[in-house]
Amino acid sequence: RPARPKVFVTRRLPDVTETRMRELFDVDLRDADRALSRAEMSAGIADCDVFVPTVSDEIDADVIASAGNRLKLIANFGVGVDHIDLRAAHERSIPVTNTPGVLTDDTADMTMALLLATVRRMRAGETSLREGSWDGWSPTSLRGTRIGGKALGIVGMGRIGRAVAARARAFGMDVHYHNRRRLPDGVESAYGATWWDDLDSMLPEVDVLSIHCPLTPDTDGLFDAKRLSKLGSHVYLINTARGEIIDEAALAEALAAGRLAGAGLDVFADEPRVPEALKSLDNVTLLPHMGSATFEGRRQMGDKVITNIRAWSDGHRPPDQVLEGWA
Ligand code: 8YV
Repeated sequence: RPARPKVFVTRRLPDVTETRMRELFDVDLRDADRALSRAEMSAGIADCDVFVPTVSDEIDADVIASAGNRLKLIANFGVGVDHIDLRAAHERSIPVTNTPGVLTDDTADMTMALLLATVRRMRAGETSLREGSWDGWSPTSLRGTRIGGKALGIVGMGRIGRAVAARARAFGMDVHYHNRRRLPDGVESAYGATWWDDLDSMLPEVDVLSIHCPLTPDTDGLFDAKRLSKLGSHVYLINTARGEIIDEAALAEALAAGRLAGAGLDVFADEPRVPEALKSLDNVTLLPHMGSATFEGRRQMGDKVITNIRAWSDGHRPPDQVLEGWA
């Protein structure tokens, strides 16, 4: 393995990460702060040992095939690897790594911010103030919904789901969760959480539903019209995971028809495109995929990418190697 591997990076990374990478590796860092086209990506990976993509790069079997024989490692800048065809990578014996753990708290914080902004109508309040239509305090205006005492349903109780559970509990919410595997007794009771083996049975019981599972073939379109209809009309839906988990057209319809109270969305199926049907609704808070966007988190994600590359180039198994059936 080369002592100074050639590393192809698709996006501008934090300065500190880029500087360290340049010290350690022969870096091909694109200048444009935009997602690369498939052709640009294919050309870049044909001529590198290590490929560092992000969530905005679609790395399917064709892109991986264009790598030729040189590419030896895909070190993703991010925890979700749904944008990478893991099977195609593994068929060519190219390990894939990610950056778990370092963005858990930031994403959980953003989930609570999005939840509160949505149920407490922060956007409506700020808009009225900025547009000059606020004519003073009133006992009845801009009322939202209290979260204390309400039931939060968490779909996917991994690192981020659990960090949200801890926060929600501190806000006085009752935590329910659906996960394929039940948490061990001691862990479950630490969150005061109730496990639901069957997702559909949990849905009618919740006041807020927050999605924290990875995007996999099993969760793609998990919240279709039928499943959304199992939620009560008072329910708020929060998504900081992946847009594809929800059928966005069905969600917009349910929200417009008053079959759901509101939604807070940080992720979308076809980013950066956001359906007009969602943008036109007042009871929706929309954020541009910023769940992990802190200076500290992004720097630590960069550190993890570098650690994984160095482990590989030193002949070790990278610490954050993702297995094919990762989710
Ligand atoms: C990151 C994310 O910003 O890590 C993830 O899976 O969704 C984001 O929070 C993104 O992945 C960077 O590639």
